[in-house]
Amino acid sequence: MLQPIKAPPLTVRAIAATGVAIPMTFALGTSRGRITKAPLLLIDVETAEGVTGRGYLWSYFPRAMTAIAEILREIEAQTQGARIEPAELGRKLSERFALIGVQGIVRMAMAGFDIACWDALAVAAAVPLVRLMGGEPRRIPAYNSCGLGLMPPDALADEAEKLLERGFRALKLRLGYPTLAEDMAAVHAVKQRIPKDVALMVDYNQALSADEAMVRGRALDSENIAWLEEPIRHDDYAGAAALARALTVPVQIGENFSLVAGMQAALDAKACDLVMPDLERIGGVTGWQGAAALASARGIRMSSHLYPEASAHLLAVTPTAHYLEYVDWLDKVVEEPLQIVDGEAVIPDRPGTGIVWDSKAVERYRV
Ligand code: SMN
Ligand code: MG
Repeated sequence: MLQPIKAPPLTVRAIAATGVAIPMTFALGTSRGRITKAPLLLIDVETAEGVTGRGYLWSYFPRAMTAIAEILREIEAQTQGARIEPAELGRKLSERFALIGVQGIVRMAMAGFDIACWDALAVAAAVPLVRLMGGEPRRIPAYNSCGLGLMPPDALADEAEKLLERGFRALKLRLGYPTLAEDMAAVHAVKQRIPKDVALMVDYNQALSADEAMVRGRALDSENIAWLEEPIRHDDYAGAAALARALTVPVQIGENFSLVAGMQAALDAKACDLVMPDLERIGGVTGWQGAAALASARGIRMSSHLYPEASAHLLAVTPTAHYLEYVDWLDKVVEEPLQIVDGEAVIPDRPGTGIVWDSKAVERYRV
């Protein structure tokens, strides 16, 4: 790895947060509800030096954005005039928020701030984020995670075919239909339509009981599935460990790891074969660094959850990097969307994460 680059000093001046609801090309029909518009809170950290750092948070539902924006105002009040050193600022804010707790939307706001701070530093150093972190831009294998929600088998097969555009070699299918037979019909419909060497991940979004997961997992064992994601409630590590032991399909969890300590508890419990932390829940870029070190120490492959723009840079400095989760939800509000070539994410040769808002589009989708 190259030596990390040092960014010039920056000082927090203000934080701006703008909510947008972006129509999704493919609806996201999960076992926990169907989403057709991406509620994204766009975050700008403005500095006294004139550099702006950008980030965003997937907010799950639009009203959560108002609450997160309020917490960002508190973060602004607590950090105004402070030097941008993300890890140090995170420690100070954690102390400040110890009584309410660094969880839920407080943790989300802190992570969004951390991501934008890292972006500001890379922009100020005039290098892509990956360079600031001591790595080099490279292609990152991605799986297409847009769509393939719960729907009839024929529609799934059609959508799977569309999702292979731009050379994707991996797709993720949402499962958790009422019956095993319906899950298998969905898997077979997609597999029949895509080339044999395309990897297929499946995601239950915590829909199953431990017993049911064992039954469905055994059925998936003979389907050559790349991973079985969140089959049961995310915090049942003992249950997940039993599945990981019994099944040949790799058990994947991680989007619900809360900070690096949460990931460590899961790994200590041997709850999974693979991990996929979420940039927001793991604690932003600073949290990701800890997660990457932990995954490396335990020899476990690590993928990303959402946030493909920043995650591409981060996976390039993750020793056990596996797959980037590709979603296109930010594309409509940025000047240059993340590019996919031959199914791989191309880390842009632009300062920071490469995110620049398309201000007209932001106005159009603003909520
Ligand atoms: C997911 C969860 C929450 C929002 C979007 C998508 C899903 C995934 O679990 O892993 O993509
Ligand atoms: Mg998931």
